[in-house]
Amino acid sequence: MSLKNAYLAEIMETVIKRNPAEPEFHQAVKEVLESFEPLVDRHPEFVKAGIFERIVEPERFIMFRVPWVDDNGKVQVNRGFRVQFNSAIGPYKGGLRFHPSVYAGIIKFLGFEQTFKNSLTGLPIGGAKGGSDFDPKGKSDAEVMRFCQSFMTELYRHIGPDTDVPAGDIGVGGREIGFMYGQYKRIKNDFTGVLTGKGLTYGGSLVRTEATGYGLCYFTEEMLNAQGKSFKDSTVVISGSGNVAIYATEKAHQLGAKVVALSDSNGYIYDPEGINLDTVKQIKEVERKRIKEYVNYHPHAEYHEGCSGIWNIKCDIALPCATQNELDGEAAKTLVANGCIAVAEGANMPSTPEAVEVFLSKGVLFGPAKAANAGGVATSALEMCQNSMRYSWTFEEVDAKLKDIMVNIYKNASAAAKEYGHEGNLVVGANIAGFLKVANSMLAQGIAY
Ligand code: NDP
Ligand code: 2IT
Repeated sequence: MSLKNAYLAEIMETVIKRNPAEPEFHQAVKEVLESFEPLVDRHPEFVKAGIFERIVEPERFIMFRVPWVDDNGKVQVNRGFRVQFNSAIGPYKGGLRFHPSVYAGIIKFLGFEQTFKNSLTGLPIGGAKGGSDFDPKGKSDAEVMRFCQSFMTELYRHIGPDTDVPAGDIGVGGREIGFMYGQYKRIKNDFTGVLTGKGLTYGGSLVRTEATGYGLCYFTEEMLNAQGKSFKDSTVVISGSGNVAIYATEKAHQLGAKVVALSDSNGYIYDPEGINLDTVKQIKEVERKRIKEYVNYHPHAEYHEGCSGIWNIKCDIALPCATQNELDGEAAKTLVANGCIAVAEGANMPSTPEAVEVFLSKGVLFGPAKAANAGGVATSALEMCQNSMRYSWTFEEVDAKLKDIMVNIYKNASAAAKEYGHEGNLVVGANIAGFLKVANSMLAQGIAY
């Protein structure tokens, strides 16, 4: 697809001019604007109020220096970011990513996507994202703690339980959230739900750790069921081996599938007997080692260098759960040729536009990230809710709410796709369904932002 509507094409031009050299942000905006073509004529009120021009411009973008001292006593300097993209429907909400590839364009693409995703959950949360080019790999716990404390020493002044509530993303898990929470509390002398993904002993929610992966599988199962199919007895390939990949594997196994491959940025493992998840959890969550260690425990499995080769493995269902643009047009063609019937995105924007085009044109069921991976942030919103009540729900209660939310997201995205003339296209459906609630709220609130 390309932008046919001249008005939307002009907005795209402005985004490119205002945000030079940020290709990931351009890519995310272009896909969304393409989905909006059926909206422009049907909603003159949005055009009149400048909603399309406003929604692609962040409300606020914060960039700051993060100095810290490494274990050798050397001063290190990283760059910190927070984009507060849209607060029309609730306080800013979105994860923090610590990865050397982080720069303004990555943070903006993620914050932009988060706005629509958060709206799709049906819960009152606005869109945000943040992070740093800090690389936690190979750092000691003490170094990670000093970095997190320095990062929060600046970030604390921009966030709050009713203002902006960060969480985890790549490179930010329970350990980092704990260090940041401790520093926030020390500075503010407030015990509040200012971060989500907290430990269960200090305000975290049950199911938040599992939520993105579980939610991805609930969404995928719903998408398959609508075609009379399911995970049962299927072969699944999942990329990544972090938080999302691990709990997607766990739920896919519970739903009767066999997950045969996982990866990290160095390479992938293939276990035709089905991945042993206890081994993966031990390697990744406890020892923080590389996925290639798996073959030391299971010598019948294979390890291959290079992460993109994972898409050559024959499967029924593919769940990309590592990072942006990890699955390109060629990989998509290979998946289709090997009989893959469904792809759902656990990572944010893992499929390139060429890959998405291949899936949609070949009739592969395709669950876009904004819809398919919204279970993580939805459960974060449930954590905020429990913190506000000073009460906690059981695992079963939170899990049931998560499942309901994912089923509703599927239904709403499908219905919007149909209503706006793109039946079966969940990319268009998710973008429009997420947009409408935000746009109507912006309209009601005047030219506030
Ligand atoms: P983790 O840090 O736990 O794991 C990330 C995984 O992806 C690791 O296996 C990592 O490998 C791999 N990876 C990261 N960057 C690259 C890269 N440039 N090339 C190849 N592989 C890479 O992060 P999460 O599991 O939390 O996040 C994974 C994806 O899911 C991200 O896109 C994130 O935005 C998205 N997401 C996360 C949510 C959450 O709740 N955590 C919610 C919704 C979406 P290595 O160890 O080698 O770096
Ligand atoms: O991309 C995402 O939705 C996340 N990293 C989770 C954000 C959150 O606030 O839980």
